[in-house]
Amino acid sequence: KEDGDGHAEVVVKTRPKTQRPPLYKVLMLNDDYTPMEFVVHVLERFFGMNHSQAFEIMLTVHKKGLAVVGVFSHEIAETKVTQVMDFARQHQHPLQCTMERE
Ligand code: NFA
Repeated sequence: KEDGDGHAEVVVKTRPKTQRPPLYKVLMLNDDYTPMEFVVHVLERFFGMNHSQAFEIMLTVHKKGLAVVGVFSHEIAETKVTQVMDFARQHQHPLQCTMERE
């Protein structure tokens, strides 16, 4: 590039840093007492999974001890955790759900 009287120009491209909000994984933990069907129901009801997805994730939690059941903004993740914990308590199941920054 040249600026009209023979001087060279250097064109510098700037890449504006787009700020993205942090994301949070919602984790479900295995236990020995919560019925499998209850966990499947929770995953359908609060995480919008179909029955076969929900069953698959439930089995992963059962076999591996925990699984990520969704990734959300901080506020949505907190809401999901509260909904699951309240629902489990109402049904007197020890099911545990937590969140963790990605
Ligand atoms: N481990 C539980 C059972 O055998 C099922 C379960 C799965 C519990 C996933 C919690 C989470 N009844």
